[in-house]
Amino acid sequence: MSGTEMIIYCDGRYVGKEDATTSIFDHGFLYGDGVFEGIRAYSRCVFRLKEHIDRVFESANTIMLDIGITREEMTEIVLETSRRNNLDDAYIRLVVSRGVGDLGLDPLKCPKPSIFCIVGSIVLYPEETYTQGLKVQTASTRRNIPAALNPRVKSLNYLNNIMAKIEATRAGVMEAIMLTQEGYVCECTGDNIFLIKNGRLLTPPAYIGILQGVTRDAVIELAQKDGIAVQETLFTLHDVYTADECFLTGTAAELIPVIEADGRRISEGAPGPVFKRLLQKFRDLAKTDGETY
Ligand code: PXG
Repeated sequence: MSGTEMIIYCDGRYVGKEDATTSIFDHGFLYGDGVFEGIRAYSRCVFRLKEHIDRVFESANTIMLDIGITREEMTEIVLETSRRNNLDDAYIRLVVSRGVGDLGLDPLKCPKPSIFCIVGSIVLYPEETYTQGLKVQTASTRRNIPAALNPRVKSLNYLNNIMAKIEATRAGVMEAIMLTQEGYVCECTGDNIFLIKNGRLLTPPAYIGILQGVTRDAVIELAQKDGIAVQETLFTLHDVYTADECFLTGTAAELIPVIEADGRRISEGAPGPVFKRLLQKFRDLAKTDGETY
């Protein structure tokens, strides 16, 4: 930490925490109408910033939210907020809401979107879970179907995931596996899921209704470069229970091994050899693959 006050980009101005406020008539607040990104910086390098900027514009496009600035301007907001906070490593939250409107759903009544950028830190799971593995539990709450609100949109409405997270917490574990309507493994509440089986890396395809994680895509690339066969394929809980290794990926979580799913111990234990290899490669990549500030 720099020891100085947190600076937040708040709709055109750089302000302190107390002044970073929005109206209760903002449809981001009233309806969860907006999109966001969670981004990570390592050693003053914003990891895969282009991919995050592209995703926030794609999410906005699908919900017909015109952000009103260019991708270059958005990139500069993230970099400038990072510079002003003067942290070497950071977790960055970019939020674009529909903006201030009236007490009705109609987004046309919101003339201007609100844009916020927060640069802080995040600790998702305790240190020991990275060396001993995380326990997960399957949630009864199914992942939203793509034909309703497509999970590929990183929207401000996270209740589907929060409902599953509550189930996990009540079951005494920290993360939940979410299934599709048909019962295929989808992803977790804030992380994508990977299996290792007979030397192959398996992960569900984006079309079944997952957030296509930036970390996920980086891990797929790293595995392919390393000569590991990658299959984006449907699989079930049986495949999870009988996998050689299982791990989760996310901007906040990075790569985290899973030791147990629904009380079944994953066979190799955690962390497994392929996980360790990919984690090392990810750490090397994270320091260089992005935009510096
Ligand atoms: N799936 C979902 C549903 C997510 O929300 C990921 C996968 C991983 O994507 P990235 O691009 O980060 O590799 C996410 C992102 C939290 C939290 O507190 C998690 C996310 C975002 C914001 C908060 O757990 N995860």
